[in-house]
Amino acid sequence: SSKLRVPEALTFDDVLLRPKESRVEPDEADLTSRVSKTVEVSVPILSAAMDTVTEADMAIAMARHGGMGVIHRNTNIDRMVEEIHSVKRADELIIPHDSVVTADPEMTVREVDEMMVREGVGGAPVTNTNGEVLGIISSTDIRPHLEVGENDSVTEAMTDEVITAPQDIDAREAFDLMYEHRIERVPVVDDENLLVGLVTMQGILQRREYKEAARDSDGKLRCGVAVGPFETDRATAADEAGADVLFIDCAHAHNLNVIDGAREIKEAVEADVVVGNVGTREAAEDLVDFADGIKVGIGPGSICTTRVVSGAGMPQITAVSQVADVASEHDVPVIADGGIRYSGDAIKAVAAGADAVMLGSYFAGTDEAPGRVVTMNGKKYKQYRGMGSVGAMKSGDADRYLKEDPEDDEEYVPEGVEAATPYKGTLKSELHQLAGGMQSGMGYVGAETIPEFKERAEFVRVSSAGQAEGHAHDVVITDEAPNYSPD
Ligand code: RVP
Repeated sequence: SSKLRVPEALTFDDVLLRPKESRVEPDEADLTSRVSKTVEVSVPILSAAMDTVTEADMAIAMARHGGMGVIHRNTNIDRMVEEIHSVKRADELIIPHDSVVTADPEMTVREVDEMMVREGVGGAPVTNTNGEVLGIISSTDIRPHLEVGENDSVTEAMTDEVITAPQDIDAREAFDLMYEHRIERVPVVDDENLLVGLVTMQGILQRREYKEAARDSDGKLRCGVAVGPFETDRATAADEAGADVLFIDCAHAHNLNVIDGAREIKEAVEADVVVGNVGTREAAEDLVDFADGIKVGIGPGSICTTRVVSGAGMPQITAVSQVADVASEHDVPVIADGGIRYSGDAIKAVAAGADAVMLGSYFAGTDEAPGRVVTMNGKKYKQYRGMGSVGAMKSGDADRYLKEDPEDDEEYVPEGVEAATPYKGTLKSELHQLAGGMQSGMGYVGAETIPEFKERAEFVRVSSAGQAEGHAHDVVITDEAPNYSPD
């Protein structure tokens, strides 16, 4: 029967990269790529928009190390806006006025000391009610007064010939200014000497540590945000809060109502709009005229049960390559989302045509993921659950999943499970292993850049015997490798 003349579809374990002549050392391989039309990153890796993976802490860490986090949408709009603000403020050169701890000239030395301890700062500009900068006080200025005159006015202890900086100061100039005057913080003022913000030495040194960081044109960390296909309010709020990329978040984005919603959101915002998930050439054709990126993955996720529950899905290597065939002709970046267990899977996804990859389980066990570490049978774990699991659906923004009887579990038809994943320590080292493994893949193929790699890479088909050969076999592993665990 014609129904049974079916095409083959492949996934990660079905293929390997064919080794090729090379002069590329892995650490010379450049991973720079795009996650969407206007957003380039030095490490094309995204953390998944899931409530056990990406909130502000994860997004900050991902961007500092060259990738990008996508904040989940299982929360109300106000809270989500706060998360975006935290990311955007994390490595800001000038701390804006409303976030600067200031002292009032009426305060005593004791009061200022208590305030600085409470706020966790080592110094504060002293401003009058107009916001004019009168001086600056630091804990070193205060110390001698605390013994003899804790009720002295702060104006007696402060430095009144205060060094200030103009609003257009850059990091280099601020560093030089502070170095020259041996100071730790400089108030930034406007033409009328009114406080605009504060630059700190600590902030500058922190920025220098992250040379690879993904930053926007103002030097703030990049941040992605998930929004539902019909959540125009959430999308505009995220856009105004400064999100760089909005990810229209849907398990089946080839649903035409979803595409209509996504188009409407695209019209309403400045940020790039990535649409997903899809898994076929036809879906890509329906998205390329407006999407700034297409995300691929129908059922590959580690916590995802879509394929067993619905009977639908597309093995991920075939899905990525079908979408990429269409998207690349329209210069639309492709993101491979889900099912990546090892660095080798990530670079295979790129070989199939992806410009960037998204991972959930790989990062869910790190310190920066939400949730706490639990111990079971002497091993440490963190919670990791599908966004289509009963638990995630229940804890979502109530009105999104409003049901007749909120107590009745049977109303849900979940397509995800709730699980635990081994605790892994810092995101930094996980990301280092992942990116390093991808660079190794580029070395084996002889490509120095991602575009060159996509051009050169070829697959070979692997049998199940070949697959077994690829894993550690016929040995008992005695020491855990940082990038490999069998199972
Ligand atoms: P993985 O990296 O294999 O853990 O997959 C993460 C991806 O799984 C997410 O980015 C998302 O596309 C998908 N997901 C999230 N929740 C669910 C579900 O409940 N089915 N699936």
